[in-house]
Amino acid sequence: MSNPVECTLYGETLWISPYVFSAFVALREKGIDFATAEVSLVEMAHTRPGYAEPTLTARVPALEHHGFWLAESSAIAEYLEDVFPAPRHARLFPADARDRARARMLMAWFRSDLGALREERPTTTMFYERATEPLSRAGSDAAAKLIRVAEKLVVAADKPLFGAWCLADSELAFMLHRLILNRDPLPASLRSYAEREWRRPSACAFLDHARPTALPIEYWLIPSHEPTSPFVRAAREKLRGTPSGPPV
Ligand SMILES: N[C@@H](CCC(=O)N[C@@H](CS)C(=O)NCC(=O)O)C(=O)O
Repeated sequence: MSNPVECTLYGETLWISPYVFSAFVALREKGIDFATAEVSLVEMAHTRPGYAEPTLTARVPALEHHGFWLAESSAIAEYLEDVFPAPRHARLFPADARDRARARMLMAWFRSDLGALREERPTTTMFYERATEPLSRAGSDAAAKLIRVAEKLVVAADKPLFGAWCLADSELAFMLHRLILNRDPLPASLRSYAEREWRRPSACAFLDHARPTALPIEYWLIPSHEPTSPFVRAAREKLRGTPSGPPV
């Protein structure tokens, strides 16, 4: 009989969430035996009591570890670092206090800033159809800010940010791929850095995971999407023109 897994990571069915990516990479890097379970956001499965009650916040990702549930990808990373510490397990955060603080700073920043870039280059454009519109002024400003910060921190294209790999490297590479995959301009050194980090086995296991071949248009109706997103607006317009479409 096979041993029960240590943890279960709850993600979404399209395998495009940057937050699930982060938690998945963290578990893989730690070398923890974990299972994945898919929650359909399109079907609002995350709001059903079976998921919403234990996770409290009813979002993905969530981690279940021997009956303990935790949501929020940054909290998941911190928990894994505490419960599966180095040297037995790989570090997710740098050993040096200042580097560790900087890594956390970056991760918090990815989650709270650069909204226009996330809106105009959503992860659907990384895994499904590429964006067709150029970045707006706000999107270009956000891209320029990302590039400015990344250029200050990336010391060499073939080196992680803080000497040894940390989770902020994978998250920065993910963020930079919003530009790379949509053919937006990016300095060559940042492109090489991001492409190298993108090839880590932990990242590849997520990126190459099977996902549905087409993005369901209803994805854009998930209430947590920003109503200002051009993709949300286009989907609503398209569905409005469809006789069987929902009243949007
Ligand atoms: N800050 C959260 C963000 C999680 C998040 O935005 N999850 C999205 C999917 S990418 C979600 O669950 N959306 C459904 C909802 O919020 O109702 C984290 O880092 O985990």
